[in-house]
Amino acid sequence: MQNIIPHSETQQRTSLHTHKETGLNTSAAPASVAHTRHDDILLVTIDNPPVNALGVDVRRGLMTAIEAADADPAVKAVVIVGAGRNFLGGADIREFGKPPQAPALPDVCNSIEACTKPVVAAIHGAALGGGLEVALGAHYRVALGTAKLGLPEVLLGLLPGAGGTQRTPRLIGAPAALELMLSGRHIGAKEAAKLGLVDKLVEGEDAAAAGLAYARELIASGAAPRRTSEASALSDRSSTQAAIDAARAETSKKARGLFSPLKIVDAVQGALDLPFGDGMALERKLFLACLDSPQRAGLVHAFFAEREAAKAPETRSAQPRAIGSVGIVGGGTMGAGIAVAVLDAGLPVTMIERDDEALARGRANVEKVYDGLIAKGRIKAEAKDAIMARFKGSSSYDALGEVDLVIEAVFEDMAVKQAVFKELDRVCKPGAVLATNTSYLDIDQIAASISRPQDVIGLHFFSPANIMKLLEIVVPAQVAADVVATAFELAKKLKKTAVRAGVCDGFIGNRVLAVYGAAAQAIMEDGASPWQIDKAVRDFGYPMGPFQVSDLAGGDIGWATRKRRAATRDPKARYVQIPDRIAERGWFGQKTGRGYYLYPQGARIGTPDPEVEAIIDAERQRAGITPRSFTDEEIVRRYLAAMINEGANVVHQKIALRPLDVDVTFVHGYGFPRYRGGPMHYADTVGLDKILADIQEFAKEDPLFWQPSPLLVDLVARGEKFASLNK
Ligand code: 3H9
Repeated sequence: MQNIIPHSETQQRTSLHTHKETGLNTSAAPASVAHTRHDDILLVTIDNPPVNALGVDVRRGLMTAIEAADADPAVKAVVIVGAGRNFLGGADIREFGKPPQAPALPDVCNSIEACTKPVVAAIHGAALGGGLEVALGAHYRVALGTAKLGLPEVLLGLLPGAGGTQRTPRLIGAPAALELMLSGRHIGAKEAAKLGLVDKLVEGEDAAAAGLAYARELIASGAAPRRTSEASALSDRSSTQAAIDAARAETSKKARGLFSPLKIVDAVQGALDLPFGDGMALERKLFLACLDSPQRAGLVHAFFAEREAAKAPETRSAQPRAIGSVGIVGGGTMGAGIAVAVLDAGLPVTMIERDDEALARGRANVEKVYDGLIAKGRIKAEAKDAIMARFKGSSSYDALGEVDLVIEAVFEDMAVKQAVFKELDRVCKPGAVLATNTSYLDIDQIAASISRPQDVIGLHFFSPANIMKLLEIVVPAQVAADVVATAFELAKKLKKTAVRAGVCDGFIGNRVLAVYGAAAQAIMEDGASPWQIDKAVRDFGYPMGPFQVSDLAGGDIGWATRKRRAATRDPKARYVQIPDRIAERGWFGQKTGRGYYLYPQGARIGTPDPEVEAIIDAERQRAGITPRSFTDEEIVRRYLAAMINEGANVVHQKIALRPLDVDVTFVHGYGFPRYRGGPMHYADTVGLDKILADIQEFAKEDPLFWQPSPLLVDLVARGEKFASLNK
């Protein structure tokens, strides 16, 4: 039975209980924190939907509750619990960047810890960031099986700033504390108990009952407050120092360009070296430095943007159709990756291939993924068997008669796709959602070719589809709103980050990629080497540069696209032929041992190729270009200006709903550094007037390519930012 206190009911319960049972006057307490007496225990319930974030009202309410407990001799213990599905989701992220309001969260945690009666945190659901810090301020912690604990501040460009960097290592030791804070990962109740973060695990779903029972035990045994700030897990100085040194070395190597991870290490050094109060002061100083950093703003933007992107108008206006089974047409890399994503979500899959041999290959492609996980010890063989029991295959479309949704993932060719959809139209039950995984093709044209265009939608996965987070949901003109809502619901089930896109060549991501890809080609032809461009882009924060990505993805793919587009390309537009010269030689990148780079003996990291430099030189001569030098900064300015300008066009033409949808696309599908928020957020931080001035300057060389987006021009004229369109 569910005993979780629903958010909406809490206030009624508390107002009744407050006056009848205890006479404690809670009228002065803010509405989001109620305290009620259960015999000699004060139960403090935080009710601040949706996730019980520690906004100013909650902080004030907690202070008031602790003061009430201290002041009342009849209260022998305190239990803190969260209403709804979580304990506490952390500091209220929406308050960051606004003027601070007292009491500050560290002071709240200190008051809880200073309470003269034992305080129990009863944890179910999320106890994250400041939420866990409140629990660490408490003297005892009990957790239900649903509990999810963590210090994810690093993912927002921060460090735990309410005592987390000082109390956690004192409680569980520096190695475990550093690992939690530097990874930001969430851990389950069992692991938390093993680490010593919680004292007691309890079955069931009623956190308040578990907390009250634990408090009664503590009162019965005469337990006193037990302060985490006095815990002794740092007593072995030399091993702690070794752990801090190791974390510092590892972090300096791995945290490419990130600001807060090393500050976390500094704060833990403070926990070892300083008395608790001084350590808290150091933590505050470091926290405020992180709070002020542009990286914090970028990461918080990314956090809210990905949640906002998942709320398309259709998810508000329509109910999704039920999805209990999925058909996939095509068992190649893409089809198999999608099948794995769907199977992992617990749904059954029916795969269609043209014959038994192709089907066996498709099945093998799916199994290969699970075999890899078994080899790495990530799953057991029985788990694979259970998953594959949900997988069926057929060479006849008739097997799709009962499925709720079909995803077509066949060769990227309009005639081939239309033939598939004709079959789907023939066999699928009425109301089945018919999706295409095309990357470029006109989905309106696919939809118009069958009798039920209202059921046709684009689901553009990124390779490998079981790993990459982005899912572009491409909305053709005639699709029904509930089909769009269904696609967003499916994304949630598949744990994908969904972005709504309109129909055009390349949708949001590949359309913008084509433009900044062309900018990179032009920079190369004008004088920079592929290696210099890649390095400049990596130094900006990308994991790889564009030429490395091309070598990884396979140069043949881009080559095929260029050939397809050749007929419709503007003959006046600049066209750099270097990639064609390389592809013509069969140098497709890693899979052929060379592309832009050389990959001797299957190396994963390429080395610059002098023969490619010779090809580039020859092409410059053919095009009559005298090479010039570029600084890394100039390269990045051009690359980003091209990306931002086309991003603005995509918003202007309503292909993307808002700039934030462009940001989410590039952070999740194209390696844009998350700490910069996405290209549109980044543009706001640089200043749109500066971006426009760059484009106007570049336009002097190539006015056809560098046409300022009307949206960018308009925003600059009005002194607005892209952010103004996100609201
Ligand atoms: C911190 O604590 C700093 C301290 O150390 C020091 C301070 C001095 N604040 O994710 P969902 C909203 S830093 C405000 O879809 P789920 C979210 O935007 C913080 N709002 O739900 C969404 O709003 P909307 C450390 C928040 O059930 C709604 O809640 N904590 C916050 O899938 C539902 O969110 C974290 O980093 C927040 N803290 O997952 C935890 N959290 O409906 C961040 C959420 O308008 N949060 N919202 O779109 C999470 O990881 C997940 O939200 C959680 C629930 C696991 C809690």
